[in-house]
Amino acid sequence: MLSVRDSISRHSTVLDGVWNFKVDSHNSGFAKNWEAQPLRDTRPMAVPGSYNDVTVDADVHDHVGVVWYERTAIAPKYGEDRLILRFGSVTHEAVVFINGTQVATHKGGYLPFEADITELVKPGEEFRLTVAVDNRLLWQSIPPGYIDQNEAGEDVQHYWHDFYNYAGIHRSVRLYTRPAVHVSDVTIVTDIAGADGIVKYEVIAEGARKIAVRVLDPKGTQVATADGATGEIRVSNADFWAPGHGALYTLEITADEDVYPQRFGIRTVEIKDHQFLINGKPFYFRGYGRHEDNIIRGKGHDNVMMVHDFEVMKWQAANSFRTSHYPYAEEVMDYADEQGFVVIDETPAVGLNMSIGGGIFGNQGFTTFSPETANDATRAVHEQEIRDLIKRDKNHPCVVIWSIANEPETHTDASREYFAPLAQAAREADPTRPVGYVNVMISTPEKEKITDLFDVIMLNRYYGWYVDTGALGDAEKHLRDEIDGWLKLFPNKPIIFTEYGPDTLSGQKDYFRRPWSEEFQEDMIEMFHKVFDDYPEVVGEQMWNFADFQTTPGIMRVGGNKKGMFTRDRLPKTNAYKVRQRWIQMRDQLGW
Ligand code: BDP
Repeated sequence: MLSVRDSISRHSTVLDGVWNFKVDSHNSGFAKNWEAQPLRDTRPMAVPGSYNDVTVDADVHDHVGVVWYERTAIAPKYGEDRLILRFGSVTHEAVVFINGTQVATHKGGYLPFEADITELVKPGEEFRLTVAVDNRLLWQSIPPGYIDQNEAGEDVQHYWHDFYNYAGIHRSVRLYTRPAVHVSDVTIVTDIAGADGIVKYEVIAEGARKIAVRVLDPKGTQVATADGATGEIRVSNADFWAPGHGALYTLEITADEDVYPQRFGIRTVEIKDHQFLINGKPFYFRGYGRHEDNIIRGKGHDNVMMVHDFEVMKWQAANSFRTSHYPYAEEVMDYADEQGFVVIDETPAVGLNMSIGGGIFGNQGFTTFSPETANDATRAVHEQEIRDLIKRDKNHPCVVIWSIANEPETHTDASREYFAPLAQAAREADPTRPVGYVNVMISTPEKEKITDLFDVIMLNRYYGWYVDTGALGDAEKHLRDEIDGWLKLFPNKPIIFTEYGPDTLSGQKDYFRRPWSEEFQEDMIEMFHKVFDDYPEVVGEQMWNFADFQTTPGIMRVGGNKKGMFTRDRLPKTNAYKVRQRWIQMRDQLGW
């Protein structure tokens, strides 16, 4: 889905602010047609944001089910154009009404959706916008979960991913106008020929009589033009997008009356002899798995936090991150393009593994793939998530790998049956980028059954923490053994470590450098880095996690997951300085 962009033919307004809000305590609002009237007995709620931590009311924080948001707005003048209402994301399911009439439903908490509301509003007149938001996770949602009841008969939500189930209207809500005949999609694929860039484009604009494009360089100067819905353009002496160099061109598309500016970067991505090449040069990933997580706002997008997080990552000389464990806000992807950060883009398929719980322990008492648990319907939803993610993010030069799942079950025949069509779907949706999934520690090379379907090996490993706890000598041996095992089976696939690191309580100091201390984090991370340096096939280190983050409470988590390089308020743990030194050195040696 195209992002909202202003142009001569498109105008947008943002509907963020303080909305009316109401918890649907008995999940009976639909039956009672709450949308038909203005909501009664509401309380204020900020949009965008997770609602959970904004109030200090457990009935809001812990509610399982539906909450309602509402505001009024004035419809702009849109003449002959269409008026579109667009949500960046609503977690996890949304039903949207205009003056009581349903205009959209959407499942999946991390991708955008929109509705044409032209016929339901009048320019200059006020209308009521009501959004019912459901936070429930079930076996047929991605991520999955289930609900049972406690002794008091209340619903209790269970899920298997290690981050808090924040919910709400997480990203901006916009109203925008566009002509009836309009650009609805564009795919841009680039190549490099010497000093020139090759730009292939394909525009979809149903009903358009005439389609023309022009290419603007990063300074905004026109460098090429072409006619037609598809074409190939040569940009001579191009300014290539590269890690650390966010050079962005614009393909300005005109389809009859509509003008849509699509940004892109000219760059190539390729895997060759276990190397990961960007613009033909070996690239080494330095960075983290991250979360959209912050104090009070939960998963709500916030530009202050976004810019700050990138500043912190740059301070540390990181060059990449993974959008663990779901698609991030479009603003983040745009900013990564601009800042020249390299991104592994992940679907929300996390927690599809009944052999593990938050962390890696514990059988969950279910079979992962079965008609009653993750089944064909789940897979269809998962496939849609893959296709929609690729549709949204395909033109971002920052995206270099699609990660279709995090730590799923992959050691059974059922898992191969589940994943083979999904790997295929990702390749169909984007034949140009490597596809992978992130492998869990119990899916060792001897047991794992799906790596041959993918281009890269992405490993989350906790030697020294969940196993060999505190025993770094043993941990190192086991880590080396495992890498050797992968190389034997797949000598030509690059390996990226997408998670490693111990929980570390900021301020916990220890002469004996034991687990949970800041000293132990330094030692364990250093051990991993020493091992990586011995293997040219390891082409990336993305530690877990950029910052401490909120999880469900449990005996393994103290106020959340503490594996951050930084605290939840983004202050450095001791290890951050050490890693900074290493990464600055690597940047100086390898280029960005
Ligand atoms: C892995 C998961 C990640 C967890 C992490 C941990 O991919 O979401 O937060 O381990 O246990 O299992 O800290």
